[in-house]
Amino acid sequence: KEERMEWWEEARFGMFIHWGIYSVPAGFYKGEAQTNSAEWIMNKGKIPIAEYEKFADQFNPAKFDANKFVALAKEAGMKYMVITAKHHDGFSMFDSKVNPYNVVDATPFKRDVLKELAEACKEQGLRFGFYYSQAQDWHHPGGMGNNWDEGIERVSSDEYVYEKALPEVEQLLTEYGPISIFWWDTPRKMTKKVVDSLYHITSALQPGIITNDRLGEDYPGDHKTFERKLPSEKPEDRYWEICQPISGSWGYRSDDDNFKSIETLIRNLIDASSKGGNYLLNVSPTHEGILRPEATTRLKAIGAWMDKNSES
Ligand code: JFZ
Repeated sequence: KEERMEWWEEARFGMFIHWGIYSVPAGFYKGEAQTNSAEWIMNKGKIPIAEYEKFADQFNPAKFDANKFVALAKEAGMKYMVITAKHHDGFSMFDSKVNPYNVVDATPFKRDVLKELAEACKEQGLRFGFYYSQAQDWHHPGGMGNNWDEGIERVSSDEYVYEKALPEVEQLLTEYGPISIFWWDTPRKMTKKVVDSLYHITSALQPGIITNDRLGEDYPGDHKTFERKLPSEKPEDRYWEICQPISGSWGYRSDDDNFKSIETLIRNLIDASSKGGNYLLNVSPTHEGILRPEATTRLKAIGAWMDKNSES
């Protein structure tokens, strides 16, 4: 047993947030519904970079209030929060020093939403961490995954990591206070050299940090990540976490009415917990910066259920 993992093991329940400029198209491009989860719209719609960038001009979530998100997570009984700092679309949801394609420099909103959440978490006593798409980046010429934008002069993925991913990760781990979690995603082939650098920088800058198993093949991280489906048996010998969207999509889709019932959510939390795992439940802020009422009522109901069952 590791001391570093103690709080995480006791936490059991966390809030995952997928938020980016994909909340502007919200699942629809040129009037057509795109399949898949809303944060994949650039890829599924084969939207050229120059076109997709226009969603940043329209990103102005005036109703966003970091304190309310943190208060809601706490009310639900959640002990930590993980938010998308940069998803596969390459847009940075913070005041990136190396990438002007970010929420402060490229949107009318001009506010560093990650800084606001980091501060609110600190104030209200919630652990805080980042999701970061280290390999896929559909905006940078060295990032992986964009095979539809033609006429782009490609550079190596090492160049992408040194220019963008590594300095961004460094900034996220130095300018946002204590960071409890770094949540990597979709490992793809990168040189061992750069993956090593990413690996070492997290623990060097935040010694207590906990990382998942999605950095690269040879990097097991601290915990195993299950996706959407709960494991049927108790996983042996590893810390583990199941992440799941509260509705159908990770990012906000305007037509996503597929909310899980309160009973299902509570059952899933109990199921994961009884098998020794954590439940990371995802919510999807809209282009206005708020949650759908269906999400809010569900989170409050889970909290009420917890209160009721912890009194006796
Ligand atoms: C990834 C992302 O592509 C997706 O947009 C979202 O952020 C999700 C949380 O993570 O999707 C995955 C990653 C891994 C698996 C499935 C979907 N997997 O291992 O089954």
